[in-house]
Amino acid sequence: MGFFEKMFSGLNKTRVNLEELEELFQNYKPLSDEFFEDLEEMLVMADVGIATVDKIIDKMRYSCYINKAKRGDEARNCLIGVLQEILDVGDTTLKLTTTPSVILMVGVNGVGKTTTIGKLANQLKAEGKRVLLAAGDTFRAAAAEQLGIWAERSGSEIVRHEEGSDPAAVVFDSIAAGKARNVDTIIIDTAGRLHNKQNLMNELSKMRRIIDRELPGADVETLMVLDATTGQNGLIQAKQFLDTAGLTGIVLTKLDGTAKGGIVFAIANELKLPVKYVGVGEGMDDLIPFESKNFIEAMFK
Ligand SMILES: Nc1nc2c(ncn2[C@@H]2O[C@H](COP(=O)(O)OP(=O)(O)OP(=O)(O)O)[C@@H](O)[C@H]2O)c(=O)[nH]1
Ligand SMILES: [Mg+2]
Repeated sequence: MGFFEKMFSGLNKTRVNLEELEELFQNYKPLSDEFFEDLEEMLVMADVGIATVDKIIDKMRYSCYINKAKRGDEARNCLIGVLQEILDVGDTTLKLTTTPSVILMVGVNGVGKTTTIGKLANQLKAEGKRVLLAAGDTFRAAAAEQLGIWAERSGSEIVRHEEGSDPAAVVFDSIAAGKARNVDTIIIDTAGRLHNKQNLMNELSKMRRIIDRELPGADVETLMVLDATTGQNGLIQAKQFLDTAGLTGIVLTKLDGTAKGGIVFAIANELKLPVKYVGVGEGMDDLIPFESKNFIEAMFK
């Protein structure tokens, strides 16, 4: 499957809802309040979030007025422009130019961190890079085993310690190994943690400090993995992780299982963080680099 097919099938549920939107455009009457009320309701249903919906509606009224939109397809183009503007908050590609570079994967329990690491490792390997996975989730023995399976599948190396050991020590050792072996990218798995558990968040900032100390000047991508099905709650989590770990982007997973793809707009608007990848399934290839233009096109196709 190509990029667009993946995106389309991944967004199937979101798009079904958009059929209603299409109907709305077909009945479009220039600047009727009813049109904007209906549009507002649909965006809320798609989990765009109230604050962001308000902003979109304001911009949309203005855009339809300025562009003298008189037909549904003109109004649709206005909406596409407005959504595009909301999503443009930063570079969506990973910056991994140093050797080694680091990806630190954070997020609450079960959102898809380890799976995303496996998928990413596979993509980086396909680009010809040497990849090392760091089993920084020492909370459960099963976590390192799960990462080990992904290391094998993707042909990556792995550094792991015993269950219950200090995750910061795993980070330290994997950086040492990465330097010694000339690894291109070290991807660090972390245990899922609640954003409001302070001791766990402290542990995370310790890992972060070790990276900065051992690899000054290295490119570090700190990605927060967010489960699209959790909706607006995810935003509150992200704010905490942003403060603790200094996020550079978001990976939005499980987009295949939800009609709430609208969360992408809330993330961009409220956190000013780019979504860099979207997960659309459990398989190795079910991770798509996020591009706002393609995403919006896929939504409206
Ligand atoms: N449908 C779907 N399932 C996914 C996606 N990404 C991950 N999963 C599934 O979500 C479940 C949890 O994934 P993990 O990668 O173990 O999540 P985690 O964040 O590492 O979990 P903890 O380490 O326990 O915090 C698994 O069953 C994955 O297969 C996705 O994009 N779509
Ligand atoms: Mg995990």
